[in-house]
Amino acid sequence: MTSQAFLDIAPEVQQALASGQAVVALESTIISHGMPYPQNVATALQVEDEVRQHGAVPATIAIVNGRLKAGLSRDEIEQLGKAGHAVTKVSRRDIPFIVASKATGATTVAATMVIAAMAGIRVFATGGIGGVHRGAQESFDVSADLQELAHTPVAVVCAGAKSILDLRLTLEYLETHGVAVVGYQTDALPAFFTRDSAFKVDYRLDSPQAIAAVLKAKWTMGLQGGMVVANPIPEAYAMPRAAIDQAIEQALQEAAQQGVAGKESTPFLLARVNQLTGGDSLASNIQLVLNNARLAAAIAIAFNAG
Ligand code: PSU
Ligand code: MN
Repeated sequence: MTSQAFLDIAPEVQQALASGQAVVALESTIISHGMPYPQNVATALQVEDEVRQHGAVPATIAIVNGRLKAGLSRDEIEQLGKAGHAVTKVSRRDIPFIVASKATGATTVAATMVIAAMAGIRVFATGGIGGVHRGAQESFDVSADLQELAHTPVAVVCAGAKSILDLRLTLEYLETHGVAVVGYQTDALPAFFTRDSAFKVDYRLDSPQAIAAVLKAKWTMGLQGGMVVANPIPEAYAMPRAAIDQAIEQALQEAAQQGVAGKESTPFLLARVNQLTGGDSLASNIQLVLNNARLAAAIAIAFNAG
């Protein structure tokens, strides 16, 4: 038996992969834990449409009744969104337990990369990646997303990382593990709700073709691991930094007071930041994911053409 015995690739995705059409992977923890219902479901469906309109086939990834899924039905997306925090958040560690117990789980960036790689999908769009948390010197809280980027050959298009994380340490960690952070048409590391931060990306590339060429070179040489493609939020949807920073500081304080740790940490912080900043941040969040879906489609197309 091979890994394929555990994997269901949706017919549309299978056909695209077989015929060399571009495919973009999408994660599902962003649906269950990253946004509130019902906007999460509407966004997930809108992101799939955006990928299609830009010439690629979307493959939203999750585990449903113990099956690894590359490509979900509308009903499955609705179920994950409605269940919200009640659905298991699945990172690499959790995959075999959810499979063996025939349970359902939403996949993080790490677990989505694992399943995308099994399915032969090389490009993945999301909102923000996990990283090194503030205070990680004490807590050791470093997202498994970063180790996955070190080992698994999938390019992750994101809007950088939220400053719930320590962006400086996240960049150091990625550097140590051989993961490049590429800025799309930017020299500055985007910080999710804002177009820049105090930090620089490792390489600036200005076209999907240039990014695809680097991916091709990396993987053709047999270099392991993925890449971070950091795509700044569109100017019109960027948030004032002060408001975001204040919400993040408060969320971090509450997390510390309540002793939130382990896999609960990121979902707790995301939910609190969403609540504290209200509808504005949700609108920005939705727009940046759509923006990443468009770039990922263009990179996947260029990668297949190259
Ligand atoms: N950051 C966001 N939105 C998200 C996540 C992170 O701005 O939805 C989710 C992603 O699924 C990411 C996960 O892979 O949180 C990271 O969780 P952890 O820090 O526990 O590894
Ligand atoms: Mn963690």
